[in-house]
Amino acid sequence: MAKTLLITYFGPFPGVSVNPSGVTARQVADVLADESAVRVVTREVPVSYAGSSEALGEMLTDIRPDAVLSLGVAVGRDKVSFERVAINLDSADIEDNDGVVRVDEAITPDGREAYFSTLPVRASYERLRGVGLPVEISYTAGTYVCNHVFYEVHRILERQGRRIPAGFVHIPATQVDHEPSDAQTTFTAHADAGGVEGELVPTLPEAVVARIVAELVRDTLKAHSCRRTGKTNESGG
Ligand code: PCA
Repeated sequence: MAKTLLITYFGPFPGVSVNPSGVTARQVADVLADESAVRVVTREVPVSYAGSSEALGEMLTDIRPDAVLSLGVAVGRDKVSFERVAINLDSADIEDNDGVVRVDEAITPDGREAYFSTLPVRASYERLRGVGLPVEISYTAGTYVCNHVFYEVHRILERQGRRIPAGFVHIPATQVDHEPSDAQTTFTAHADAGGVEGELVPTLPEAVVARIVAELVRDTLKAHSCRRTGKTNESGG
């Protein structure tokens, strides 16, 4: 039976007029459309601390996915970043889309301090880097809404008693194939949002980003089905 993969993405937020994670989510779904092993469901999550928690609670209950991959943009990074850890902290200079600013606030006051990705981060990184793709492992998803979503997916799944692969990927700003990026799109890097602040905003072609994310999905499904049949001890990252 096909596994259901939930891919979440974001829309615009302060400094980012068009969020490339939406295009990536759709392209990954297209790339994987012919694969019988997986059914991809894509959903936008609001760039809002409170709103994202509520939306995730509903979608994880309604969709009951077998794996969750969340996508967001980190402007200024030049590689696709497989995030390793989500921390229990909201703290950013920029507002969320509800106009809320949080500084040094716990996401959940009595919650765990951190959750690790349960995607096969290390194995997939090694494999994809080995074939020359622009990937990296990242040890901070920032302290803005992306980290919040990464944390909340794990917290909600834990509360629901569901042990499924889940994790977060930050993508760089993108460009359509090899064209320069659209002049209408503005990108401002924010360190709190996982960005690298500076003059230059590096971009990767959309198709390359989608391919990398699709490969991570394939590795995740493989690692998960092997684990279930006891063929390997792959620890998932
Ligand atoms: N990036 C922001 C939030 C939404 C997005 O795509 C972040 O890294 O927190």
